[in-house]
Amino acid sequence: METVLITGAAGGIGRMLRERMPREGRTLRLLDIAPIEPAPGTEVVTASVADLDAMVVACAGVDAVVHLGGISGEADWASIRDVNIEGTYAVFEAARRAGVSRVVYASSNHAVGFQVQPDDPDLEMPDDLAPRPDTFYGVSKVLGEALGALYHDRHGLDAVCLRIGTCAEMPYDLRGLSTWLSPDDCARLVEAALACPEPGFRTVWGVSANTRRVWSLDGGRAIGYAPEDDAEVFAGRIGPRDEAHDEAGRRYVGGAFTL
Ligand code: 15L
Repeated sequence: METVLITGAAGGIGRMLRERMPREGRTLRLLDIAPIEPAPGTEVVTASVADLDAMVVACAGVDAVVHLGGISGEADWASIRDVNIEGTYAVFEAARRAGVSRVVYASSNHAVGFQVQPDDPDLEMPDDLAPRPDTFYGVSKVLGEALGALYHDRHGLDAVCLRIGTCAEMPYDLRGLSTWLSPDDCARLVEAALACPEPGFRTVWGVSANTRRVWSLDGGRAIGYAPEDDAEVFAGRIGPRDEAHDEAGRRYVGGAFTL
């Protein structure tokens, strides 16, 4: 029987995955500090990702962890350190102690947010761009990826780090027409990261098959991700914002997070 622990299960992406990941014979163990309504095929754990003892207990009997928990945007350093950095350490360390063989980590494009995007739309940015975080939040994602690499190289865990773009029901600015990850594609990507044989440590863009995409889908396809959605269907409904916002979105991976 397959048991998957999802941290941050009450959050935005957590809710999307809870709707899309139930399967016959699978238990979703849903962890968050916020309350979650139990549903068939689920177990609810109320705990902080930063509580190592609680995480070790939550990881018992688990086949894989999908780690979404933490602060999902910029915040002061102490909050980012205490929640995102300590929390991601606790997740990897608890997974190791409990013998969990795989962690799928919700990293972010903001780990590489100051990388400059190509003007030429035929040039795609590879999945393994070097870290250039745009915020303390981005730094925490770099640290999380580094923990994934360490726990793979030293302890043999599989660590698939998803550099997620704009995961939302629809894009909310012009940049999002290129960076959008639809909820259905997000679930497809996470399922691929869970099912892929021996992924080792890797970073993979989390993006849909958007017409305006400049981030490669090669890393995703290599783990079996087959995106079906394209943000272009929303193009007629999204207009310009202020020039600085839209220019940052064209120039940098992290868009307005760089301002
Ligand atoms: C993220 O990592 C954030 O969690 C989300 O709120 C969006 O801002 C997204 O990146 C993005 O870059 O669009």
